[in-house]
Amino acid sequence: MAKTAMRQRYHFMGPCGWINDPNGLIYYKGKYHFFYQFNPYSGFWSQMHWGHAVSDDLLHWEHLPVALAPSEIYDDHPQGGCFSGSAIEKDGDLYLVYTGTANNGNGFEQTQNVAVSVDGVHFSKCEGNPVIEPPEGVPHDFFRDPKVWEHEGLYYLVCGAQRDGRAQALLYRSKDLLHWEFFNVLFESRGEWGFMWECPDFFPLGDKWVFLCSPMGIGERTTVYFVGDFDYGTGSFTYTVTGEADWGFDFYAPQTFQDGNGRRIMVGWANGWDWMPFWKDWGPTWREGWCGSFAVPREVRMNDNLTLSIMPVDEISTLRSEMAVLPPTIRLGEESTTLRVGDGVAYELGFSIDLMQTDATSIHLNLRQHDDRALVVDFDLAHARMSVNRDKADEWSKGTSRSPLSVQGKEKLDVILLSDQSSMEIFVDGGRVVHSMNVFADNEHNGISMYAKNGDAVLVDVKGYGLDAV
Ligand code: DQQ
Repeated sequence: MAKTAMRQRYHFMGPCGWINDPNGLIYYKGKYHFFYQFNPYSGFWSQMHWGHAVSDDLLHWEHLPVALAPSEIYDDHPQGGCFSGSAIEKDGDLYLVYTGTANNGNGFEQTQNVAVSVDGVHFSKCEGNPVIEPPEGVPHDFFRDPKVWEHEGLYYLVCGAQRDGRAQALLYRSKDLLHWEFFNVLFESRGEWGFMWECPDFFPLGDKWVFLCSPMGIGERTTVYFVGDFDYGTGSFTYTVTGEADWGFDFYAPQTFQDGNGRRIMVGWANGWDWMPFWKDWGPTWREGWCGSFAVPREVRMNDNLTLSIMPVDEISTLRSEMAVLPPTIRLGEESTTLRVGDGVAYELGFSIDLMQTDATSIHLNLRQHDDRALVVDFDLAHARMSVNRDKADEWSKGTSRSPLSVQGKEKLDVILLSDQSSMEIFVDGGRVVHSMNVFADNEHNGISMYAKNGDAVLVDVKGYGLDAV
């Protein structure tokens, strides 16, 4: 479609229309494949198809024909269609396992289904669909988003469900991807983790396992992870550590996969349901004929204390164009310091707060600034927390995301900002804290300024680059 005012420059987007969750992310036969929830007909959510694109580098994408479209009695709900799921390679063929939604007069009836491709482009839905129906006690409209993997010749699948009004992750296993038996409730909420887990993911990292989901019913938490142990003998998971994959408002339904280099890569939908009052307003971009993009692909690593560090993949550095002329060290006071990085819209800016030389109680950044508009980032060093406020970022977005910030015992706190036409991603403390937000601002909103309160702040290793469009 034509380049419109808000289209992203280097983030993944659909060719047109609406996109939401990443689906079926896989490194298959030497290429990255992204599938995604896609409404090709307009810029709002309806009639879910699976869009499909391939890439060599996670940045430059070739769009392929739609992989799945609503067509069968089990996936032809006029609004719903082919909901989220995952991909796996078996005997060289590419299998998609997805939730079909149907309406036989009962609303969104959800079942798990399989499609297969020998060429990785054209998919046929399998004869035996649906391959899994909701078990007794699970409402048919709370049974979705299968994530599949293989272990020692058996296939495993976890999907989101609800029982007695509380979220559950159900574990199934299969010898052939087509015939599934229920294995166990992998993990469940007792109410504290919400009433449904959308897009659950479950994967090993080092000698631990990570359960990742977008929970419904626990306020501002958009994506939560749990780190613990899994037993293939019992099919049960227990966690000891939990955290937020992203504290911003626009990171939802992420999925991970392992690529050819063994990296665990996470990709999230760079939007959130909470700011879209259903059926009324789908945000500022649907009038341009599209809505939705993916956050930059991120690499997931485990820290010694079992928390996760989530950082942009290294490939992002290949987009760097001119290096900004910046002093490597900046001393901030109450007066505003302005910086110029790229065109102030698509850029990367990195620095470390030198905590040993900083006596200010807080540092404040105004990003995508123009007149009295800006996205405002506060590092409250005195109270060990940070926030991102977008109430004045554009004419439309609202809200402040807040997170803790660990400063105790640290000499430096590193910060990386990735800005694009309609998004800002902020990675702090080696990716232990991330805030991702949409900003629907035009090219005039290109100011970057910063100041400190109640003392001086010293930023070191300051580096910035314009980022090229893909
Ligand atoms: N989006 C899909 C569902 C999933 C939700 C529908 C999460 O499968 O639960 O588009 O954003």
